Amino acid sequence: MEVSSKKATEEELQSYYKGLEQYNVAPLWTVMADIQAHEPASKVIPYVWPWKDIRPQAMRATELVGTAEAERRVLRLMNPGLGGRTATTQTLFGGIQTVLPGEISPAHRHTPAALRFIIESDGGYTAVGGERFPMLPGDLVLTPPWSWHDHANDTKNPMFWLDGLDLPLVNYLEMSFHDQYPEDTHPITESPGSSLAKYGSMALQPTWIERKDEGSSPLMYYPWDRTREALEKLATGEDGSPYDGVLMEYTNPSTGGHAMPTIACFVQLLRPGERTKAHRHTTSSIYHVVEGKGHTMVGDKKLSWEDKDTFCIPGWAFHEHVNESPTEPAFLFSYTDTPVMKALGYFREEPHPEGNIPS
Ligand code: 1HN
Repeated sequence: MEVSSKKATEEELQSYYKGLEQYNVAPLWTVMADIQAHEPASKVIPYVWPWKDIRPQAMRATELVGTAEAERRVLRLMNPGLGGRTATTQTLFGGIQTVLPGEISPAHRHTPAALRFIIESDGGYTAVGGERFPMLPGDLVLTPPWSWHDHANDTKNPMFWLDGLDLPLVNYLEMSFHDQYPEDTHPITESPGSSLAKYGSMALQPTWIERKDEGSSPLMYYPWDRTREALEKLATGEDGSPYDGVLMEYTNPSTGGHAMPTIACFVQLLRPGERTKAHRHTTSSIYHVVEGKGHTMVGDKKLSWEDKDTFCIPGWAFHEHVNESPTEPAFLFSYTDTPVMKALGYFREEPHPEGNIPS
């Protein structure tokens, strides 16, 4: 037996393909190269949204649109490679939400998992699942799928934060459910600091609450002061990862696993002058610069960043980070689709063969 060969003319082929259309079938062999790529070649373009450009636009939105009309006054970070889809990477969404003094973003719940990483704020809060979480710069608040949540600004200054959601994935799966709560705010049932006291006290865990071995983290609030302290302490004694410096994951304290079923959250410290080695992985990421000045090479594209900028890295693209400051550390928050890729068996990672991306 052997592979067969036929000598149809181009005309015969085209006429055959045309005739197939009425049956809603089409040949596989004409598109084989596109649908069966040798390796992922993401349409996602590595891109930076500079805070100096985005902040004024977010403020302008507050003059034009209220939280009643908008439900969420969010500027979507649109990846220029994704043709107008509501997507920052293939699977992840990033947006900048602005809440003015006295405003409420009304209570709702939805199947997409969400996180808030606070950019500018003097306080205010997000209520999730009956507990109010403070929102101070650098704080991370989780909104696990299907939890009621509303946001409010009881301060004198505007609040800005980065919304991270798995929205492109959820919509691809046609899995969006959404409920509006009949009141603006959902009732508060937990005392302030409850989640942090129960689940964020070293590795101490309450004995009377059953530990779940799956789902989202019961700890929903990771305050910046503790996060920063952990990074700074580790940075004095540890080299960290060659690819990411002192990179820590915000874990689910019940399982040690990822924060939410579809989104993993990370924070890293790059020491003054640090240049990491280059690697790539199948997961895509959205980064937010808490503090610092530097750049990230993604293939041959240089993404220069500074305080409060947001940028994205496609899956399977080689990248390395550089802290350009000779004296100050840089702090980067990031979130990725790692739990999805790992659960499906699609996680792969490899170092750059030359160590760094050749310049
Ligand atoms: C959403 O519900 C929030 O709850 C923020 O604050 C951003 C982006 C798309 C869809 C839903 C929020 C969102 C969102």
